[in-house]
Amino acid sequence: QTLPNSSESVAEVRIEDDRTGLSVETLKRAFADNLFYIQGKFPGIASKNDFYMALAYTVRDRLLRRWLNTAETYTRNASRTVAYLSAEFLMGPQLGNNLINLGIYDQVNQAMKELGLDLRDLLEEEEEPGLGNGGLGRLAACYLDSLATLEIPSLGYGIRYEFGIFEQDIKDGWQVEITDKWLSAGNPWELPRPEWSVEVKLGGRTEMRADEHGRFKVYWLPEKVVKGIPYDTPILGYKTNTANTLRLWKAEAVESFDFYAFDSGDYLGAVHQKTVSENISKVLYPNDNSAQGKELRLAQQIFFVSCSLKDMMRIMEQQKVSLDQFHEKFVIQLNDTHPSVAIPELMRLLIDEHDIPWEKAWEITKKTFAYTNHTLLPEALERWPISLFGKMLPRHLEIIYEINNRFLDEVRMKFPDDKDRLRRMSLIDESGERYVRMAYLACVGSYSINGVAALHTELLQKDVLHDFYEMYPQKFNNKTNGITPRRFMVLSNPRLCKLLHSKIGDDWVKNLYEMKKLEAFVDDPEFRHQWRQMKQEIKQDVVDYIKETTGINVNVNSMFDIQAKRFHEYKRQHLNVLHIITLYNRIKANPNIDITPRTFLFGGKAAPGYYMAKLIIKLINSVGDIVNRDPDVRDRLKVVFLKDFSVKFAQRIYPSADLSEQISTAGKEASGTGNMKFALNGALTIGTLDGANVEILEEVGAENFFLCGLTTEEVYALKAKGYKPWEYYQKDPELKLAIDRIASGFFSHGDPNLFKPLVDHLLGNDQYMLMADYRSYIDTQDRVSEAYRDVDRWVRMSILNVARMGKFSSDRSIRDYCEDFWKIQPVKIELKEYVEATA
Ligand code: GLG
Repeated sequence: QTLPNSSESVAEVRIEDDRTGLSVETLKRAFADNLFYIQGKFPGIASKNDFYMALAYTVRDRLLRRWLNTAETYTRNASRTVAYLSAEFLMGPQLGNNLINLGIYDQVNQAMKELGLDLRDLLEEEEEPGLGNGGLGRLAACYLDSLATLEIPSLGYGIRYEFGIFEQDIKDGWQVEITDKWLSAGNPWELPRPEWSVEVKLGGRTEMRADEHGRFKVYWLPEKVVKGIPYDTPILGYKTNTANTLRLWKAEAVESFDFYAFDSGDYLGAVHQKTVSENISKVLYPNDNSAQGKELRLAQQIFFVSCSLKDMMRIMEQQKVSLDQFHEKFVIQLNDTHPSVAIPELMRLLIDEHDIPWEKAWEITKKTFAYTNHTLLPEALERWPISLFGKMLPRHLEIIYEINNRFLDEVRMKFPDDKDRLRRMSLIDESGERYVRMAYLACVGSYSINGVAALHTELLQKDVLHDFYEMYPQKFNNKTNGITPRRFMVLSNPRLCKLLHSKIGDDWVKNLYEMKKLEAFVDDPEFRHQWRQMKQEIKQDVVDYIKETTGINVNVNSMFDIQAKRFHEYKRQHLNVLHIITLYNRIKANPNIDITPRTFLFGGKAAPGYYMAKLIIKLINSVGDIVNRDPDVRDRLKVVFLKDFSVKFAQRIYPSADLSEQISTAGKEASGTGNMKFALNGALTIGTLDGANVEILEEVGAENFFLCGLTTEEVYALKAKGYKPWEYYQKDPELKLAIDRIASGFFSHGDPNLFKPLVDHLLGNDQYMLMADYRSYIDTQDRVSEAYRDVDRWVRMSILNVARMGKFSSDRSIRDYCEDFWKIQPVKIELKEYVEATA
């Protein structure tokens, strides 16, 4: 062991071996120690949760050393930092991922075994922080993993929701929501930092007054103030020393309630105030791809944004960076418009609280923010009624008006005499009730605007943000989404990893393009045999799991045809159902028909208030009830709805897929990221030319992808010409039969009313054009069935899909962001044996 360098004057403390050591013996000792001293239990009375916690603390100790070294280095160098602002971080379980990234999975597995415990059991025990709805929140989590792995100084900022995404139960085929109490058993991964709490003002009014120098200034007299307390979670990179921070804010009352009680005697009123403040971080809004114009939601947004900006300013002060260098110290990435109120909030902080003149403040602001758009759906574009916005954020509204005035002058200069353009581009929608258009605010206040897949960016430029593209073409760029191969391959698919390891080593974990080397083995029959073996074993695990959890028997040799994602009409789970019904009808017409056996697996949640999405879940379960029990089917078709889809669950299910369903209406899915996770794990895709499907097809080759449906242009053209869904229904006997089966009450105990809203919608206006895409989808599915029978061909395609997924690593995405506009360099972290004990 080296001794502290005696020439250094500061006192140094040795970090104890039991908190850093990685050998099996040390890990066992540390585990026993944590069980005793932190959980306060001995093995005889310890619960599974106690064991999990003891292990989690053992792992956290090993993270802390890297974390503090990282923080110390960033502080010393005042490193340029990405602040990733996101209302959602769908992190998934932490233990397994940390074991992978620390490189101690095998040692810990061994240590647990020697202690008579099963690591897999303990991994199962973790309640995942479901602080996100779907793709947007999970993307943020993948990006944090890549940022740390690529050694990029970064901070994730968000909300520490007490209740994350609801737990889904299925009762009588319907979704039932249960609150998610993820914190009830304690969260070993976070450290509260009350000393860095900040206060956020809400409501009230503004007033012009002279300051002490006689200058007139705007003062905001808020109605109330809430406190934000940061909770930090270390985010370790894969086999690096870098551990960045995810900082989530919890809302609390400013003063303890007894203070108010003492003051006014209104004890219960004071307690009520406390509850109102704490409500802000109470619950995640469970909507995906739809905006919610609720006051509490706006309060959440300003709350975490203001806390985060003040935190950045505190960091700058500590590192002695002056405020006019804000944009040099930080780049703030806005994950959708949810945090876009950060633009007027930074302006307010600079102008009102730091006396920086408007012009200068606006220069800094415009150079700081970058905006990622995640959707083209009009119902998901956030706009706040002026009345609500002004009531909660009176000062911000004034600032937005001023930004808008100056912006519209700019538009007038670039496009003289174009009144309509001014109306279209105004940050304030004045067509009826007046609204603040948050996406436009984000465009004006950012130096970069990006979409999340090539097609999506193109459509933003052509359509949703066309005027802004004409105004600021240089701001627009594309950053195709990616996924982390650490969680979605190394952790979740050990069997495939083992096989890959034997052929191409492990370099692909940090450089997914290395996967290309697999192509060399595609002609090796022995390798293809191993590939198929491996897939069968994975599927058998899922068969056992389904049997255990649902009682349904699934044929391991059937094609696993999976659609796992949020329920939304544009994602068209009901198109998939029409295929199931079509196959069923073919069997009913001819029970001896030779069809490729399939197991249809569905997973996903519907927003609690989204009636149609919930009805589609009911339809799946109802169709399953009939199909799974019909003796004519003879187990050739199975329909399984797997409840409570989550990150944990996704990891279990992706590796087992033969076929991945990515069938959104062209032009509706911004990117999709499940599509990437499935393909990386060897599933073939049936998909439309939508989102990142376009690029997946490009990478894997059209011969290894099952393309179906209208293109975006065809969708637009058909709508323009006058779309008549009824005609497709009339002309296609199979489609007619499928719809008629639903409409007749065949799947609803003879009740024709149950699914009537759905049927009416499909035959009436069919916004998402299922009728138009049905035939193409069914014919393509027939080709899929055909292909699956040729085992050798299928395996080849599966291998080539995996081999060609290099582009879809989130490392590639993050590198693109860094090089293109973040302009940020990696910072190497040296792992010191000692940390300084004095400041
Ligand atoms: C969005 C989109 C997805 C996209 C994801 C991440 O709907 O298509 O993949 O963000 O960019 N609301 C979302 O989940």
